[in-house]
Amino acid sequence: AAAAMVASSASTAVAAPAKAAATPSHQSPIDIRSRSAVDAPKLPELVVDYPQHVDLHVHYISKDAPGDAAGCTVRGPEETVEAEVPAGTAAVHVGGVRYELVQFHFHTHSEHELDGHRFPLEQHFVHRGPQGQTLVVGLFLTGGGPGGTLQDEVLRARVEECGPTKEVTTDLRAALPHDLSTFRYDGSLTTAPYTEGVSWLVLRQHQAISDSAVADFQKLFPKGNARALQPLNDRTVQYRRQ
Ligand code: BO1
Ligand code: ZN
Repeated sequence: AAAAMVASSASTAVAAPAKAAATPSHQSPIDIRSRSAVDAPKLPELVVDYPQHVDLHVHYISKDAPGDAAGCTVRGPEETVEAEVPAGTAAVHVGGVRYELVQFHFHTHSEHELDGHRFPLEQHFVHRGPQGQTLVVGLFLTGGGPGGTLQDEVLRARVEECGPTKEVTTDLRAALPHDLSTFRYDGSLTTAPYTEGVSWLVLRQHQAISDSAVADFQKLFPKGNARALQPLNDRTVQYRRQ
């Protein structure tokens, strides 16, 4: 039965755009139970093609006023710190398909959980495939790191300056851990319109950023900006070891 599950879901490692279901049942985020995840060594490898030097446009995103200049006062969920990635500069490849990195942003606390464990932050790298498919790479972030990473620079830039955008030149390649082992499942956007058909690849390995970057981001979102956990329903989480 396990083998059959792997075979039947292998083709959905990268989902096609979903039709709107009458009752949405494939929503994100979820609690990833590592011991229930199905080992799927035959899933295509996640290949990251991110440049070392990239110029980012960092925004404070507010639902009420996108790109709100009052970027230092924060009201709640549906809001985040987001960095726009210029077209053509970064992508991932999965199974021979190129997914262009459009933007990344942050949530606190983490939206996904790993074996019931919640992380201080979670970063979402949002990609777009050739048919408009959405593929999100999720990365858990903790404190305790030395600082100087992309995450530290982007978060510090956003906290220190309250203008609508801030340019940051940083190392995008070093933003991800070396071990690209991922949990994969078909889910949704975690904010409105909660569209399904999103391919989620959540990295097993977390990344440590500085305690001050964690604290600054949490201060920006005292009530957090994470969606509640959603039921797994009939889905299977697969694990692709790097
Ligand atoms: S998330 O990663 O599930 N938190 C998430 C939530 C919402 C979006 C993306 C990721 N929104 C979409 C918009 C698209 C836009 C895309 C890239 O972000 O619905 O219109 O093109 O910015
Ligand atoms: Zn997100």
